[in-house]
Amino acid sequence: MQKILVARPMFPDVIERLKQYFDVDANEGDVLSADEFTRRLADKDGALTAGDMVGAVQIAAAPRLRAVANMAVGFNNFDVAAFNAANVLGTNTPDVLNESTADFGWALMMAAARRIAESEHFLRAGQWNRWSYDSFLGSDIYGSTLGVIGMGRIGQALARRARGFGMRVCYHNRSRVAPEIEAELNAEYRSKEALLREADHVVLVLPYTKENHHTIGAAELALMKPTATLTNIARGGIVDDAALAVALRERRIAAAGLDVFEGEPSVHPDLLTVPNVVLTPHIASATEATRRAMANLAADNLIAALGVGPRAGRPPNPVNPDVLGKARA
Ligand code: 8YV
Repeated sequence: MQKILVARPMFPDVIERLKQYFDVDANEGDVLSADEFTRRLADKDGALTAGDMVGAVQIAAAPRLRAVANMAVGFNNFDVAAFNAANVLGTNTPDVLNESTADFGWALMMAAARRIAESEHFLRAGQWNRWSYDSFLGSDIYGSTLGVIGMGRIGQALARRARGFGMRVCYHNRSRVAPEIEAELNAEYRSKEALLREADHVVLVLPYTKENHHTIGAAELALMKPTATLTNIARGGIVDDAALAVALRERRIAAAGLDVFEGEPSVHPDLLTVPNVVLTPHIASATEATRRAMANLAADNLIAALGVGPRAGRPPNPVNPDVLGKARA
């Protein structure tokens, strides 16, 4: 039987599914350190990861490794060049999380704009003793302009929801989306700078790459309206968190909603002390149904990538399909 590592605690029924095909080493404890992860991977044919870094070092230490299935749509934790060099297949879990993640983007954006978290803390702290005309004044959503940076599947799901809120939609993306999608979403393409100047609510939904490290830094924040909000449901590192904390503290933008952070699970200490930011622990895809769908899709990918099960050799979501069918190098 082939051996696999399941790097993070996982739904027990998904582990049971995997056990039908593999000898499973399931980590049921804390996140493995890089060294421990490398050590546990060393005798495995495959792995199911969720954000764990897999690069040349891990692959070189695991000579039998042929497939790594990430339980995430983003796979910036994979060094794809190292995967290709060794003919190791990587897979991800796109689509099944689009709607839940788009819902959560809206929840964070609205919480930031309408100061939900900040006002709740005030109430819980027993500070609410009168109604006042100027308590927790926020920024309107209805009738405002949504700016989506990253118009992939999740960005489109997010933009589609704007219609019910009577919003204008502008977007920025590496390349323009097809005209019929622009028409369906009523979305207009803008340069990043034009979008930042124009949008009332900016939402980041782009994949993390070296090129878009700190896509939003001090210079970009300075372009935004003082009444605008910024929501990041993409990846830590896309925003310069230190610069954002300064912009929030100095009220150069109104508020932010962040689900992802540079160096998470650590959070920049300045973000923890500014009031006008809503902070959540990377849960945009976290509904019971969606996380189950992601886990099962990751398992489907791993089973198929390792040449067993009903789709043997045809995993649904390869990220580097050119290596399919090639012997491990
Ligand atoms: C994952 C995510 O749960 O899919 C993604 O890219 O950010 C989340 O849905 C998280 O990355 C853990 O792998």
